[in-house]
Amino acid sequence: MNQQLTIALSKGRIFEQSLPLLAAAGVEPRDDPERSRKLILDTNSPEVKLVIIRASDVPTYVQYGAADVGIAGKDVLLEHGGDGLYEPLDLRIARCRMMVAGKPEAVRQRPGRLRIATKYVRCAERHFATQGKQVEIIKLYGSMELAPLVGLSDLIVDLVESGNTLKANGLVPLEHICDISSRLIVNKASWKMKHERVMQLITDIRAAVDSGA
Ligand code: PRT
Ligand code: MG
Repeated sequence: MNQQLTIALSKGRIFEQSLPLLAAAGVEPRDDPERSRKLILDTNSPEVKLVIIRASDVPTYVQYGAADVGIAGKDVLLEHGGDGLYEPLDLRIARCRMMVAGKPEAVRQRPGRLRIATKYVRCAERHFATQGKQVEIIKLYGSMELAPLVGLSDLIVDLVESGNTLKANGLVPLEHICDISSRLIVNKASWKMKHERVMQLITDIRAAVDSGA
């Protein structure tokens, strides 16, 4: 079996926490993306390459088959929508919660349409629609915590891990939307055409996840 396999993932926490799982599947990168400027990393296996991209671009690369497999946060997958992908495995890494947060006084919400600043437009729309609340969503690309402080929005929808970022900005968590972890995703054509290789990768990684590696 000699099938090329391209795996897409982002640098930072996902790369770091994926390393032991990939190692369990016999995949060890030759470079450190924090130090190298290379976007395609060779591994110890000549058939396996890693592509290092923005976290939010990972599902797109996998959807179009530019990568066979990817590792992406559930937050990113919910926003992407999941077209062209299978999501066979919860890797239980990069865990956090998606939450509604705001100033403590935002608990007593003023009447009228609330403004919500977020990078997670789809998740926020769905969450408030389920509650039957009419809201105005303001799309941001980062530093959501700033928005309520400068009057851009009443609330934010963001990821919370330790809660320190909220606290440092005088914000409090208000509603839990969902738990987030990173998932292994697979291009639908690769799933068929490279089935044996992909299954081997999944089996090895699943064993490492289950053993708490
Ligand atoms: O940075 P870039 O715009 O390229 O993309 P990104 O921010 O999505 O990438 P990265 O590497 O920061 O995050 C990748 C994935 O990690 C996310 O898609 C999540 O699935 C997951 N993850 C886990 C988190 C966090 N924990 C997290 N705490 N992503 C972001 N945060 C941020 C959060 O947005 C907030 O600003 O950390 C801050 C809160 O942390 P605490 O500990 O202060 O609560
Ligand atoms: Mg980031």
